[in-house]
Amino acid sequence: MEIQVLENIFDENDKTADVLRAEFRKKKVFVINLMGSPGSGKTTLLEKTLGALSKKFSIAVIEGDLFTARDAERIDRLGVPVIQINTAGGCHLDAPMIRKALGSLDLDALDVLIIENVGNLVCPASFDLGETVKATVLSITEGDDKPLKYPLIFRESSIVLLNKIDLLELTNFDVDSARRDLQSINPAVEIVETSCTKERGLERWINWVEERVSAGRESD
Ligand SMILES: Nc1nc2c(ncn2[C@@H]2O[C@H](COP(=O)(O)OP(=O)(O)OP(=O)(O)O)[C@@H](O)[C@H]2O)c(=O)[nH]1
Ligand SMILES: [Mg+2]
Repeated sequence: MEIQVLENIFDENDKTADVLRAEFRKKKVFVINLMGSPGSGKTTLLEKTLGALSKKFSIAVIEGDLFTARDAERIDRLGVPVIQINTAGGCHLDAPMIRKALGSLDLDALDVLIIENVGNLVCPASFDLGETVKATVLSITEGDDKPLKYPLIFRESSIVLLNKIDLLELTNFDVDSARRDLQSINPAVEIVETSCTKERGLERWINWVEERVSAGRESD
């Protein structure tokens, strides 16, 4: 019985995600589903890179959080349009939540939509939001065993940011081992070492996004 209910949830989600994906494609909006553990640095990454990305593209952000609007307030301070979704304790965003939030966004005027998912390495990976790409922030302080322990999110991600690299010497995180594991799970994955607070490696992330947004806009 429980299995049946779950299947229905995924089925319903996937149908809505397909509708969203078609809409994003039609309107040429590049959508990033930004995932990662609580505190890995997702909002800090946005704070440090939205300025550069906004110079080239029209951007909006959807923030997913259990109860607060704290992350949305941080993005709002940058002058970037932002919508907060509160999941009321739910551990991930789903496609119907995104569809509802889109009611207050003009997709025709947008190039890029970044969705910061609820901090969690498990549930968000199972819910398609109709995004163009998934991106995951894995911070050094979480441990280098996380790719193998939580493979789905890393298999699904086009890019993984190894964040808080400034703290490397304080941890036993083995970057080579994490890279090897990520590549064994997902051979095509782009891996970028970043420090959001020390502003290292951010150019590569910005370029990666810019290249894909530009390619998407040039396609039919
Ligand atoms: N040392 C260091 N700290 C960082 C870095 N990036 C983020 N932080 C810190 O990590 C903490 C959490 O950062 P957030 O950006 O709020 O993390 P988040 O992933 O958005 O967290 P949730 O939205 O709660 O899941 C903050 O205190 C940041 O200042 C980094 O590169 N290095
Ligand atoms: Mg956040």
